[in-house]
Amino acid sequence: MAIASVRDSDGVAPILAKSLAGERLSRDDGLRLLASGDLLALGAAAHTLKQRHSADRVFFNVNCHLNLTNICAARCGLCAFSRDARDADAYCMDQQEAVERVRAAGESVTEIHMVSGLHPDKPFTYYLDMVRCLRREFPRLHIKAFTAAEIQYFADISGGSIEDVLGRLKEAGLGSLPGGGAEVLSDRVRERICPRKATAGQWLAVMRAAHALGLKSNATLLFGHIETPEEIIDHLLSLRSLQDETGGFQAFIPLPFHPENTALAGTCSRPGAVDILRMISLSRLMLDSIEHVKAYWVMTGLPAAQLALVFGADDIDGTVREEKITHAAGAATATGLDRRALIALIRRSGSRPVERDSLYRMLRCC
Ligand code: V47
Repeated sequence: MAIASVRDSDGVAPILAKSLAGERLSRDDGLRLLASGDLLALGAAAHTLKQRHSADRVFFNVNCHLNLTNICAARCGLCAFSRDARDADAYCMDQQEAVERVRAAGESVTEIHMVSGLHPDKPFTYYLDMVRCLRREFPRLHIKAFTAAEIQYFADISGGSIEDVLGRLKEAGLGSLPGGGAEVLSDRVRERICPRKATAGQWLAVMRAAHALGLKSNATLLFGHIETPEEIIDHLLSLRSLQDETGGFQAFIPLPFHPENTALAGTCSRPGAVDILRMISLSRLMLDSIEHVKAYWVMTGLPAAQLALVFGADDIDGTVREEKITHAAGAATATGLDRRALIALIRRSGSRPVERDSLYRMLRCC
């Protein structure tokens, strides 16, 4: 995109030009982009950056989600999935059930994406043995599991250090960490929407330790509830600065908050397509050192996910199969998609679908 062609209805052209020239954007730049009404200018610049990183490739993977338990000691206000142990629909899987779920996902799966409640009674060894078992049963599959908030909880309940917990999980077969549990890296926000789980500093410390052990991870942002523009930009800056230190984040995933059935229902409404696309573009523009921006179709919806592919995103996540967390909060998307549907969705955006593994190695151009 020619820089001169950037429309400048609200003064963002110089900021976008700076970004396209390879200069790092400041906190103030981020705030101005976030406040901008010129979504198309943001999107065009973000798409240009995406094309530089990934050309016309858009990545997806064939994965299956596994949520071992919905019983959770944290009971966050943002979450509609968690339950108390006494609730009628509370559940907790044993190894056999987990293995059956993964087996049912079929031969083409390359990744298990596993996140769960912070079970008040299960010891760390429950999770550790589960990873060992899944590794033994499915030696070919990459296990991407446990948010940084879960890792912090395992350290709390086991009395071990973060490094010890991560080291033991890695030895058992853990391949990488998903990006969840980050919500907004602001203790003001966390105090209100998730007061009983990892603090912002703890989330970042877990990721720093994981990266030091050679475990790659992702990072998320949960937006559209009580956060301020400043808190969003500071979240991005915290991630960018940790990435400068470790290089361990593979992808950034902005997650639109679904309030239904949560304690925040009635206080906010679900972000719409414009909010989602602005956040995708802003992420690409601000996070110059994180290679991939993912549009998680389950939360964005399929139309916005497809549009995100021309607004800076180069990944659309995976087949998922049995999504529970967002659907507990009223998501209207499917709980999973087959590989062909993902490929068609990507193709129709004008991009080239590439099936990747969990470490972004290309498996197949489709
Ligand atoms: O940590 C919980 C969020 C996350 C709600 O790393 C909610 O590849 C919206 O992190 N509305 C889990 N969001 C999902 C997640 C994820 C998904 C896909 C790929 C990857 C990856 C990570 O979902 C939680 C929390 O931030 N969440 N409740 C809700 N009501």
